[in-house]
Amino acid sequence: MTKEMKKILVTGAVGQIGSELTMELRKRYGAENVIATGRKTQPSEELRNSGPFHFIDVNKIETVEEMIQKYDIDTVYHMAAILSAVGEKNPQLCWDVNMNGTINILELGLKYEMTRVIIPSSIAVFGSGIPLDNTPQETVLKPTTMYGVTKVCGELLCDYYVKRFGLDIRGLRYPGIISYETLPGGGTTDYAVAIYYEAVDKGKYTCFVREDTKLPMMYMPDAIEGTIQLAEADFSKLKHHSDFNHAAMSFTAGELAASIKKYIPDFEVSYEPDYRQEIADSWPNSIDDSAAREEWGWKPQWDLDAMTKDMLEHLQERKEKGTLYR
Ligand code: AKB
Repeated sequence: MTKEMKKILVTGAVGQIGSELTMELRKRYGAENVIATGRKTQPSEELRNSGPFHFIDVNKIETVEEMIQKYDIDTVYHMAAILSAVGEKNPQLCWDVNMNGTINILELGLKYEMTRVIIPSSIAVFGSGIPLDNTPQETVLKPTTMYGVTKVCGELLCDYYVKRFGLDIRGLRYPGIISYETLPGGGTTDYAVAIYYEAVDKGKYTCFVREDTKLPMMYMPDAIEGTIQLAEADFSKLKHHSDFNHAAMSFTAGELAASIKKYIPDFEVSYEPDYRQEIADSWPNSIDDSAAREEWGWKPQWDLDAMTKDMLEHLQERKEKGTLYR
């Protein structure tokens, strides 16, 4: 029987996924039961006004522990992380936040006998030597970025804590996540979000990866649904724990631009690959998520054109209100 989550702490709650995840968790579990935390970026008014918000630093274990004691936390969604592009600019920081932050959360999970800890991973765990199409759940993990290195270590560390200490930990390998609420920061897949904003704002976009670059992607509602679905799944049915491939769709940058052109025919795109091309080239074109489908019933709802329509409608509405970039 899977234990109930009552008091939830979200780290990285000001980030792209954390901010929308927090709002959804507040809807489902009650606003006062979901404690949002960030390191230094100011939260949106919606995030700050809808429930408790605090600044903490996941690298300073005492700041996290204070929150756990104050709110009697039994579940942590650990969303704080340095992503791939920033990680390549500052590998030491990436290691520090992603590894030391993670082990701090795991240690506190043990100390306070937590009901559940959710720690996401990424397609960045993959690197050289993989089949690029439909990359299997179990394959060689040889990432070529520091972000990927920390995500592989994180998965192994989580699985170790499950096996050695019986801590209930779950995690999924996110593809690039596309959303209109909060801009992503410092990832390689950020072009797939920026392209929508620039299409609405300026009608043109210079993409930092080649037109034929194909990566696994997902619309935010699917990412949030999948994350909560995994967190609520029956633990006894899970064969994997911290490393579920999590897929929805895969497309090239050119196919993404073509999808936008269906709605904005004059949209112009040029391609000027930078250092992020090499990162994108080291990742799969598409991934096989059959373990997630079999073990906890994962099924995505959004495809490329439906997502494009929804993204453009929301961003157009924001542009008209003068709050496109908020
Ligand atoms: C990134 O691009 O670094 C992230 C990811 C795929 O984990 N969006």
